[in-house]
Amino acid sequence: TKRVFSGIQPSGGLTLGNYLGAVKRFVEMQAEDYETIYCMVDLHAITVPQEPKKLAHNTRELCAFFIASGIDPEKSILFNQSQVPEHTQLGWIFNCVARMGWMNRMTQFKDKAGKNRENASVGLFSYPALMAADILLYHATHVPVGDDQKQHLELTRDVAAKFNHDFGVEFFPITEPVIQGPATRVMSFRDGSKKMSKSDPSDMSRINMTDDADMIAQKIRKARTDPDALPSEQKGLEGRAEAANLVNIYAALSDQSVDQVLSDVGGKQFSEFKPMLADLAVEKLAPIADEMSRLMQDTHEIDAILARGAERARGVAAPILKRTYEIVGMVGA
Ligand code: AQP
Repeated sequence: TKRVFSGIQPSGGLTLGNYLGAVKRFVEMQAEDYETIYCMVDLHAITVPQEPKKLAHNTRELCAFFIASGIDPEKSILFNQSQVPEHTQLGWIFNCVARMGWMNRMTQFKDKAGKNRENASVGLFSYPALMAADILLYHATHVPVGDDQKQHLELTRDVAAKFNHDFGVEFFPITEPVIQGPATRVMSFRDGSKKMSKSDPSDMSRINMTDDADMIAQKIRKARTDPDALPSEQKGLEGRAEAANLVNIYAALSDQSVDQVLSDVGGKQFSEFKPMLADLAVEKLAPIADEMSRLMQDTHEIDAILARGAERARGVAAPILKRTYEIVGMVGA
């Protein structure tokens, strides 16, 4: 079987980057020939401080986002990481497989720890070992993610290969990253060299999945661009990061290739293109925001979906963890 696993942190403030780089792809893969497993990775979120009430709210809101975007909790397994303790258990084994040197090379740790590395949590440092566990606990073969997760997925492959080699088994699969489509790296509206991110201090730098139609339109209208008209071919976007970003977003939202979009809009000024993009973004995103807020009115239903998802996830995970323990030599496994 081809099995997909991916996760998103319930760390608050879901962005258009999370939608186009991740969840939209999750929905597409759910419709294809895959078994799909999607997770709210709350154990990852607490590698940086989280306010407990907000963490709980953000976890439910993330679940609502998945469902509002088109994840069907009957078709896909949709669950919260901490409700499946096997993640932590396999995560520990992988802490003992992964090497300090591998972790030291992770650019996300360097970015998130910042200058004061001594003060970062140990969990933030060993994050990629837990992420490897999330994926390999299900023997997932494909992992759809945004471009920023590439390095962590390489580490997941290294963990699988080292475990298999050290214990002389062919147990964990070597996972394929799925980084596809025109929006694998959605950039900030204020600075085309920076990833669109929830932690950017400027709210104008991003579209939040909870923004209303006016806010979406305003942010697109004010997005930074250059003064030139749009080119009619992709190579005309070289060196024009902000322009490329808006075209990529248009392509992703309209399910077209960048070439298709440019053949329509080439020659237009941004004054004409931005309102087109704003209309499209509102048309695609506003229904998701509406459905999210509707779902959030009944958190019991969300909690029931998560409980059921966790049960199904454990059904897959428990035998794989048990076999891992046996391979490692743990008595009573
Ligand atoms: N800008 C982006 N473009 C494309 N994909 C993106 N993803 C995130 N931002 C973009 C993808 O979303 C998935 C979930 O990511 P995460 O839960 O690890 O957290 P995050 O959303 O990546 O965190 P942010 O927004 O970047 O916040 P901070 O500022 O805390 O770092 C992943 O598949 C990711 O690739």
